[in-house]
Amino acid sequence: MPDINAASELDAIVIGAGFAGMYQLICLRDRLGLNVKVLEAGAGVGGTWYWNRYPGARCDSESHAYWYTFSPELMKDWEWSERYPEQPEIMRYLNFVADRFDLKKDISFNTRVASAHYDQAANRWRVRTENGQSHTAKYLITAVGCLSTANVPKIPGLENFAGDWYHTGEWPHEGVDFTGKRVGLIGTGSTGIQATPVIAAQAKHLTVFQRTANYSVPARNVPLTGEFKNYIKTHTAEIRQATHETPNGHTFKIENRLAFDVTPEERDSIYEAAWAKGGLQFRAVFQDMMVNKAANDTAADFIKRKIRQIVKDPATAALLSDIDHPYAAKRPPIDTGYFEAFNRPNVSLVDVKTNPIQEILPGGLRTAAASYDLDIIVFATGFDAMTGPMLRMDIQGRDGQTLKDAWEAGPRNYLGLQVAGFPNLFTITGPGSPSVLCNMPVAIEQHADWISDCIAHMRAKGLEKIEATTAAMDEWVAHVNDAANATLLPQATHSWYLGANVPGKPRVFMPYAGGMARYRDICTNVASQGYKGFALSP
Ligand code: NA7
Repeated sequence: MPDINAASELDAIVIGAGFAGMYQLICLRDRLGLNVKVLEAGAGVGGTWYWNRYPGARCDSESHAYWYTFSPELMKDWEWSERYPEQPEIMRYLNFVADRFDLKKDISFNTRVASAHYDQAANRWRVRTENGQSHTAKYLITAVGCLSTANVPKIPGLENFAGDWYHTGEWPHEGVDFTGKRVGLIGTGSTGIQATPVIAAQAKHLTVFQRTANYSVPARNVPLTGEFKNYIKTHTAEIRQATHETPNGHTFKIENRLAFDVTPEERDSIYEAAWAKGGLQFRAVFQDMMVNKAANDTAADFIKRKIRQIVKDPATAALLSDIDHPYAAKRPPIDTGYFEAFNRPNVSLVDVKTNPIQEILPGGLRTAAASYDLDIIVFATGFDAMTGPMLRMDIQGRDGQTLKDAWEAGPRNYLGLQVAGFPNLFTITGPGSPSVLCNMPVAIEQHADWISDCIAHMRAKGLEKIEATTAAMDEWVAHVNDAANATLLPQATHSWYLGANVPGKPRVFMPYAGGMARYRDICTNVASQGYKGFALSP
């Protein structure tokens, strides 16, 4: 048997075996013929979907857009069952892909990367893992996901809690039985909103602790009809094309009209129709919704009105609809019976904005105003998004510079793909790229393709090293800021897009808000101009 601890010399190391790492492996190994290893912390493929097994975990992108589109045959051979795929179905899909392309033999599972240091003299990345492996490669590609570092708030007393507690992003594989339990759920982002109705249906009592009230639009999940499944199989090219042309990588188009082009009555019936249809396309009914506050207010007011209609108890309805940011300025959730869940006798809502959680007690928790008896606490408190998964590894570039230092005041890079001072390191869907503002598989395929084309170009020209220039990086960071500031997105001052959910994290708007289609053009142009903004050397 080969010694797994022996240092291996590779062409490329990919960190992470989710959507991104799997496709990057296909590109580099099967198309370019490189010797590649993928290092994955989990025991299986899946990335985000491997860890996020909480009750109700489901994708907010529609299934026919949430998959790989590089292979029409693959699209024809897989069949989704529902409008939005549930976590187990996504896992089945990713395992199907991994098996079909024989990926698992090149993935080292249960292997978390501890450090990656650039050896300047050798022009190689030296990677060490927590389980003692060392590998060396010319190219290092991070495919670590944007939402993979769980954010468990530091609330005093958690260590004394006598019941069980879980973070939704690190959910036990065997599941959690809520039967007969008094459950406390902290957090009302997309995750808390998905989990609430499912936990409520099982628990004796569910208390939802809400800090920031949130919008949500019905998902209207349904099984896919035979007709729609057939449409998908016969329109694979059109589906791929559509996801490449929209600013957010979904198949739905953003309407050309402005919110005030229509009368208030027409606007209302447009929102009613979008509410009835459900899904993320609610935000696409007016072109100016994310750039004009007054336009956004019309959507916000409509949703707040809906919340007050659905939720019977006026005090609970008031708390749920007391939303302080523009619609979709934080990641907009979609739900299946979230607001309706508060009409159940076994569900209550607690405002922890006015009265923050002060302490976890052995038998529950205490806010400034009251104590709550709990058997289980569920932290749906989100992630140290985008930079967290990168910075928890010890990454050192040229001259021993650490990524932590380089990003001390917030992430800086060029095109979201490379950081000056870190040659031959590529970051898939990192900050500075559309990533979380786009349907993820679309953003991932574009990045992995671009990186692969870049490496192919270097090989063809006998080039050994590529590094973003500081000037190009500075210019890109300014552009990323301008793109965000042209929208209402930064107005949600507590969003994880800004890093505001993690105490002490620099407040920088991280994803690129200029739109996926525009970003794709920028990246293509950079490549066609001989990788403008990058220094390439033999
Ligand atoms: P999010 O969207 O970051 O939501 C986390 C929620 O947890 C949010 O409501 C937070 O309130 C709340 N939170 C965080 N810390 C605390 C403390 N200390 N006390 C009370 N409440 C707290 O994470 P999700 O997992 O829901 O979603 C992440 C992404 O996954 C989502 O956007 C999709 O892209 C998929 P806050 O708003 O910070 O006041």
